[in-house]
Amino acid sequence: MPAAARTGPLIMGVLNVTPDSFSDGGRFGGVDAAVEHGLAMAREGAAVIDVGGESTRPGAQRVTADEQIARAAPVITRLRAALDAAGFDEAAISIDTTQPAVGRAALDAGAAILNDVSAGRESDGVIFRLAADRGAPLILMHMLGQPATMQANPHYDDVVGEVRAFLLARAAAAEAAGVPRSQIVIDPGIGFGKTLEHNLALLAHLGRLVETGYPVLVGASRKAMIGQLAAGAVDASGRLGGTCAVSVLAAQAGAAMVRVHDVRDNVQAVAVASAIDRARRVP
Ligand code: PMM
Repeated sequence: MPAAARTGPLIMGVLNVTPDSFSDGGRFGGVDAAVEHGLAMAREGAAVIDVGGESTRPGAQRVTADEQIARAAPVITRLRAALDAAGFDEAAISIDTTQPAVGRAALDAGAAILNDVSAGRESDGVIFRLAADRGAPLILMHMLGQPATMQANPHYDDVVGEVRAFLLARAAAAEAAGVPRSQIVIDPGIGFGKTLEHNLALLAHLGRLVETGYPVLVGASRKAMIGQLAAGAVDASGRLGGTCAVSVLAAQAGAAMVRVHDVRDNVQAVAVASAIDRARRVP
């Protein structure tokens, strides 16, 4: 069993600073409210706060780099200061963007990690060089197509094999551009150009990604797949139980990090699951 299952994955808290975020509904649009929410997630146990100025929900429209910077940079500057002042020096900020200009501005403002849902494809690898130059860890996520169209009839012959091969190829490209292997995290991209069956296969066979040796991030929080499996109609905010189920199973499969909106409950779910996992190892 990989080490992450024994200690539990790190928790990444989602801080979307977009007016149209499907799950926050724009509630954290103001800088003050966003900083307060980021700090609250650190208090609840988030090791990473993922700031994003562009929604990637299915059908979302693109946001220019300038607009992403205008939304994210002031939040990152103030959140970094607030985290330090409150003693959360260890909590890192990541920037959820495919644009190197946004990544650069975010790193300048105090972010430490680049989270690219296009795995470097949108910038033709320029974001790899940014990560290499600045020594920033880089998250590479799988997506089939573009957010605007990705849920229109996605098809794979072997979803687990194809996603794994894609991520290994993108990681190799990042390494060729100078990003050390130890700085790369891979992510199957739950809900990004995938049907419910595709998402379930990827989660059921997460071990195929863990065995590559790269740390694996899973982001299923409040996503449509949970609504599809829930009894009765539930909106995004009613998907906490299913989100915790994914976090626990991802922990058992050896995921290094889970990306969630509801930090406190997922920290608790993962802590309990990991303690039981450790107890199983006591002779
Ligand atoms: N999901 C969303 C946005 N960014 N980044 C990574 N690495 N993995 C994900 O699964 C992921 C992501 C979309 O969810 P949101 O709109 O709730 O932020």
